[in-house]
Amino acid sequence: MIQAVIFDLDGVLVTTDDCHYRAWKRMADEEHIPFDRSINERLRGVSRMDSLAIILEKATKPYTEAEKAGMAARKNAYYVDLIGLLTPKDILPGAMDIVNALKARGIRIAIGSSSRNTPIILQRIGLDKTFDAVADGNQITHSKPDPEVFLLAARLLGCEPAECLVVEDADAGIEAALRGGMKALGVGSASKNPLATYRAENLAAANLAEIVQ
Ligand code: B16
Ligand code: MG
Repeated sequence: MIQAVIFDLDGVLVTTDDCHYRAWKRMADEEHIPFDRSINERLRGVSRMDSLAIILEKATKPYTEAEKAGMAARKNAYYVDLIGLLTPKDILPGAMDIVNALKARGIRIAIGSSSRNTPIILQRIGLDKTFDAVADGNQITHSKPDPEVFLLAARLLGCEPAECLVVEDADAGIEAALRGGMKALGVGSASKNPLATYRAENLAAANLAEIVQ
């Protein structure tokens, strides 16, 4: 019986996945490192430094740890500029209907995001007081596909993993949910993931209220 729903943030509740792409693309172009949307798909749900490691697979020269830290910081500065423009209009279709339906049924809701920018994003889109718990990249040491962020969210909610459903757009996030002993609904880029317990094109098409019945 599902007692709690843990939402991924980027690509599930808000359109920030494109902001990540544009910020990484700007940094990669400056460094003359090939980077496109297909490589970007591998970065979904993956931490900032792990994302950089994937991008650097295409680099033609080695970078020192200090240079890597500088590149990640530069990308984050570009990203923070972009998310500074977010408004509640950037909440993805169907998200608020589902959040409100779950709350009306007494289902606990949480955020489980790899992003260290989670607090600022939630504030920009007006959802900083909406969730019963927020677990994000600032509180964990292992990012998805490790289940740490979702297990933390469940603990903060006071729920057992088996009582939780995770909503994810990343294959790494589906794997993390299942490894944590939770059910997973794949949407967006994870909507075809055969491992997901449930699949839907997006939140507007998902009958989450039925899934948690
Ligand atoms: P930041 P999610 C993830 O958020 C993104 O999908 C991923 O692309 C990003 O690298 C990661 O957050 C870290 O983000 O650089 O802001 O700390 O999908 O888990 O909500
Ligand atoms: Mg995501």
